[in-house]
Order: sequence, then structure tokens, then C-alpha cells
Amino acid sequence: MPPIHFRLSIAGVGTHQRKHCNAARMEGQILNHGELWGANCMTSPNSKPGAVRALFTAVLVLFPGVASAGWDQLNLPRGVTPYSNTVYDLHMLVLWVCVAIGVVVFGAIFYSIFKFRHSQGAISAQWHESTMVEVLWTTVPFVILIAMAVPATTALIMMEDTSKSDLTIKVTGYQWKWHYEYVNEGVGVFSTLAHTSNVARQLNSGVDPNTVENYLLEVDNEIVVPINKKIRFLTTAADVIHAWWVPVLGWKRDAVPGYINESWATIEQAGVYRGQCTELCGKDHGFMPIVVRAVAESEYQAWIEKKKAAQAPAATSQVLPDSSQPDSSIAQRQ
Ligand SMILES: [Cu+2]
Repeated sequence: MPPIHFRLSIAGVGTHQRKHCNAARMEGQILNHGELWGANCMTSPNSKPGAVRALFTAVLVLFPGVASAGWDQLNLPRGVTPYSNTVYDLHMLVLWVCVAIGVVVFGAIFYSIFKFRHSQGAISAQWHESTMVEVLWTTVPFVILIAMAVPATTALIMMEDTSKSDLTIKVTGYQWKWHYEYVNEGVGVFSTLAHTSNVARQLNSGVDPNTVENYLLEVDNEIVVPINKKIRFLTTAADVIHAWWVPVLGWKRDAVPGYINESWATIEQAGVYRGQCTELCGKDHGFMPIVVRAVAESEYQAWIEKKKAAQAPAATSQVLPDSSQPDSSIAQRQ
């Protein structure tokens, strides 16, 4: 049930609700609004579900985000890779297991507190030395943990398997830009913050950042990758620790000087996907976005050929930026 519908329903909880209940009864439907709707529908049209209504109204007034935010805004994004979908499914599985445990445990606690309260003459049970209880509270959590560990381990093994990749891209973090090397193709691309964002971010630039499209999430040179191909990413850095993160791929990897971390992605939907550096790497950490354009294989090949042709004459003279002057490219654009 989308929360927005819930808010509208509550707002019109009087006649609207009664109409809904009557219609549902006539059509033999099962109301899926949860216990509160069901309980209220069973009351007569003249009854006053005041306490319930007041409670919900208070919650919705105090936490308007609960009512207006869709599930997709509260939850993880599904992403565009099998990797990210596996992560999402695993997250949902564990979440619902936790919800079930929470309902059972807190239900038992609150039921016990209410049912066996002192004013009702309750006398506490004596469970000391109960073998049955001890066996149960040992084996039940054990079985639940094993049941969750199996899909979690399967997912972890899948995540680490970078074998049989179709292409390899080496990602190197610099203060404050990214370099992408298409290892098998001999193509390299530096990707820095787009000029429009870079101008707008300056103090007293006179440019309202709200008017800049994809502010701080746009680059001068996006990288192009083919869809439905297994891409191996090798992440490293040339100065300090950065982290390469595009949320829809389902992972992020630290880019550490002197080390190479591996990951992979098979992007199933064409599109432009954005991300950022996610390791606090210096004063311009927030100004090294990532843009990945996933296209059809033929379009990718055409892009690679174009890059090869453009870089061929300059290949021998290409010099990596001097990390002792890390902000040189930013300064040049100002
Ligand atoms: Cu960084």
C-alpha cells in the first residue's frame, strides 16, 4: 500500500472510509489496509474511531515524510546490474526475517506485560532449569542465522568473482579527478568536474547552483561502457585514498595508492549513471563526480575507435598530472 494513498485515506477517514468499507464488503474483497482499516470497517457507521484516527493524524503531522515518501525513496535502489539486484534481494530477505522476529518478540513482550500485569493478580512463572526453553532459544536463532548465512555467502562469492570478464577498466583516483584506462584497448580518459558546476561552486560566482543541471554530478568526459558485458573494474589511487561509487551498480570500492581492488558490473539497462567519490580525500572531495554512460555494444565500439584515433598521436606525450600540485586542473578552470 503506497503511503501516499494511506495519507489520503486517513484525511478522508469519515465518509470516504465508510464508502470504501461498504464497497469492499459488497465486492467480497479483503481490505489490505491492515488491522486498523479492518477494525474500523467492522464498526457501525455511527461509531467514532477517534483514538485510532487521532493517533494516525499525529504520526502523519509529526512525520510528514512517512506519508509522502514512496517506498522506493526509503529503501535501497534496485540498481541496473545482477550484482545490485542480488544485494537488494538479500537485503529484503534479511529485513523481513528481522521484521518477523521483531513482531514475534515485541508482541510476546507487550502481550505478557498487558495480560499478566500485577493488578490482575499475576504470579511470575518459574522457568529456571527448563531444558526445553534453553534448547529452543539456542536452536531457533541458530537455524535462523544459518538460513540467512546461506544466501549471504552465495551473494558474497558472486560479488568477488571477477573472472570471465569481457573488458577491464582501471580506475585511478587523483585529487580531484578520475582517470579511466581501458586496459585491453589502450584508451585512457581523464574525467573531472564539469565546467558549469565548477563555475557555480565558486564563491560569489553569480551563478545559482540550482540552475545548473546535475550540479556537482556532471563531468567533462564521461566514460562509455557496453551493456550486457561483464566489466571488471580495477580501482587504485595515485595520491590519497578515494572511493569509486556508482550506486546503481550495487557496490563501491576504495581506491588506495599502491593497491588494486577489484569489482565487476554487468549493466543490463542502457542509460547514464552517476556517482561520486566516497572517501574524504581532501578539500575538493565533493568535486570529483563519476558519470558512466552504458550503451549498446556497437555504440561502445564506435566510441572506443574514436578515442583511439584521437589519442594515437598524443599517446607518447601523455603525462599524468603532478600530484605535488593536486589542484592544478581545478585552478586552470577557474
Ligand atoms: Cu576522492
